[in-house]
Amino acid sequence: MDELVLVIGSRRWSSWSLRPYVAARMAGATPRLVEIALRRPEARADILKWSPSGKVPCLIHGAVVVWDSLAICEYLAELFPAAGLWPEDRAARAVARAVSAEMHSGFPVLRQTCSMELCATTPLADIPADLAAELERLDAIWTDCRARFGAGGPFLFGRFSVADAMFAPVATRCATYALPLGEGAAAYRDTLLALPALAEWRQGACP
Ligand SMILES: N[C@@H](CCC(=O)N[C@@H](CS)C(=O)NCC(=O)O)C(=O)O
Repeated sequence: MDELVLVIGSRRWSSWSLRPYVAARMAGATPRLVEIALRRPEARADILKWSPSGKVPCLIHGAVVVWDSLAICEYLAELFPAAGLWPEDRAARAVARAVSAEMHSGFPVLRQTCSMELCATTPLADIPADLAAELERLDAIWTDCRARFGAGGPFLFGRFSVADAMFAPVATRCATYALPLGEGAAAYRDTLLALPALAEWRQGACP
């Protein structure tokens, strides 16, 4: 098989890059990482050498170039079918896709107010109402998926799926900013925080 090259942004900040990395590692793949330092004037030009969108992550697999975190996760799910990166059951798979897409396109306040920062802990003194509403939605997704589909394991759909990869950086944000969660959601957050792939990712992430 051609080498998998995953072009990522600075590990401490690039939540979009973390998602396909976690998915790849959970599928048993070890992509070669090309890390591009973000928040520099040259970052965009450096990214454009790999990714036509000027954004990371971008996966290179032989002649195939896949940009966008969710598209990369879909590609990995097809490349490693035995890993079961989407739930086998059609109804569960549909919900897994829906919550992954909701994460991908939603939660704008959480993303803006609590951007991923793996190298600091800065608890939020106050939770603004718009952030509280998104946290309520997050809690509802996590609690509902765990209750309806999670019986077979510690993840949203029991065994690990792309949906968990999509929420992995959210778990780090919950920790960094000490965001309030109910008991069930907090337990799921801790499951994500304990992922070995996240520990690998953190290595060398901080200056
Ligand atoms: N929707 C895209 C978002 C990608 C994105 O916004 N990536 C950020 C880094 S996390 C980026 O490349 N920013 C360019 C820059 O900071 O120069 C995805 O899911 O991959």
